[in-house]
Amino acid sequence: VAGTGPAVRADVGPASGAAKVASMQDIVPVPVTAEPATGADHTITGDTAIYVQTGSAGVGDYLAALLRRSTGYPLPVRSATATPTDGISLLLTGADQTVGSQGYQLNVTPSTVVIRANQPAGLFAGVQTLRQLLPAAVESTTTQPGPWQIPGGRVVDYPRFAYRGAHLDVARHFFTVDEVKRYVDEIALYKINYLHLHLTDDQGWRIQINSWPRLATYGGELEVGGTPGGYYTQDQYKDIVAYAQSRHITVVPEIDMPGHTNAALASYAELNCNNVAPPRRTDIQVGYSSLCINKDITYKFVADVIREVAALTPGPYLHIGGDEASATPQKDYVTFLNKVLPMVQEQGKIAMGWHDIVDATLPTSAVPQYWQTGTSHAGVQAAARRGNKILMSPANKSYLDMKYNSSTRLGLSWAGYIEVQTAYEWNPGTHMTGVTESQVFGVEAPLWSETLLNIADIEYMAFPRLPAIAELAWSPQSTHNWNAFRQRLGAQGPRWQVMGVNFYRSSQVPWR
Ligand code: TNX
Repeated sequence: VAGTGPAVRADVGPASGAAKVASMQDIVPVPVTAEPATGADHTITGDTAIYVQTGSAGVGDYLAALLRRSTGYPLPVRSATATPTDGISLLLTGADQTVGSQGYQLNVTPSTVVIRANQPAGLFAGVQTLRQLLPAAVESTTTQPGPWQIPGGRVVDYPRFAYRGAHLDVARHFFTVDEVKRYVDEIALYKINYLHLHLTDDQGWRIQINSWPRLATYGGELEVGGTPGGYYTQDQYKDIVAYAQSRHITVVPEIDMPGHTNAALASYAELNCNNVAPPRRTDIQVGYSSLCINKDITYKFVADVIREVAALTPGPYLHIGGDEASATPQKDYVTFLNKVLPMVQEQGKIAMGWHDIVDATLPTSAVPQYWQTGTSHAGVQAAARRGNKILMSPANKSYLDMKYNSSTRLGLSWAGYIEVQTAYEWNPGTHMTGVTESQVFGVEAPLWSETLLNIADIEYMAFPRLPAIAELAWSPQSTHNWNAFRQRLGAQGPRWQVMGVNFYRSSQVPWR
């Protein structure tokens, strides 16, 4: 596993002088428990080895690659022995069952660093914590002086929600494979484990479909504003999926329908009820396009697309959009979804969709994603009562494309301004009337790209709000505390500086 990341990574070194020792109190998301032990710090040196077992070699290689860049040490990856006596051990044995399949235990002593987990995903999460316990300079892509001290102590940690998502709209503006990979690396640091890619919309179709090639070659040519867009070939998409997987992140592909489909309608005249292809559009209006509900060819098209996308996607979920279908009569909308939902199942995938889909006949496995600004929705509540789990993405809290305040250059404001505290101050388990914690599937932070042109723009909107949402999704509600959170968040600043992350220096956060 190459840990060097895409070539776009900025090469910003830390300030000169000895690297500052991190603190167990500064981990984001905050762990279930973190107990510092004074005088028990561990220092990584040129003699440090990384010890792995069958199943943990991938995480070991990832950690070694990450640490080699900045330390310049060889950090060989070796087979672990029964009892670690030195170095960093990544063990799939001896973890407490309470940490589950995604949690971990981390013990730092002067002689050893030991991470134990029940699954590789837990070790990977533990490695992200370890990363934050090293000085910010560890994120540098060039050799730094160190010393590479890790504060002594013990962490026991596991997530509140199994699904912690980040969504990226690559349709309104297209982002390159390297830009997506860089975002993957950035969200992995905060224990996000799903990347929802919004692959199609009115302004562009971003994934090659072999049975309908013009979707990408014609429908993907432009983007918002009329500038050149682009699309991922199937190999490029597979590359993104594999890269994300190497960071324990599962890609959820979204094909938005029956609305948000102008790019498809423009590419194939036969998909239109009147058999006339509309012009391509690069403005940011919503709610004007619809697939033709009463044509057989529509379902041939949808089945082909779902089959190809499902075949390229190892993850269990396929997102069918379903939002803002204002150009589709309600009766037709339900007819359409009731035909399409079984197609997803036939391809062995679990359907996700924006919460508008609750009006259809949902299998209980389907996951409606709540996106509105209110806290009560009869249809969503009814779906929860029928057994559907709800993914929480309330627009006025978790939408990373909303402006921070009136002077934010990027973003929209239809759901209000979202300062860092606003993004943090809500409880996914009680946010909606009639949707209890056990009915919540997880939390996801959407990032729509009408106004975002490149990775610097993505970073500015995601940081520091993405870590806020990530903490709500990972950390127990009992740890929720704005004042404590903003201190921890402030400690991430030097790290982002070294990583070259273009973050918003909110005045609500005491940056270090
Ligand atoms: C609403 S939220 C949309 C998107 C826009 C977004 C902009 C949702 C399911 N649909 O089409 O990009 O607002 O914030």
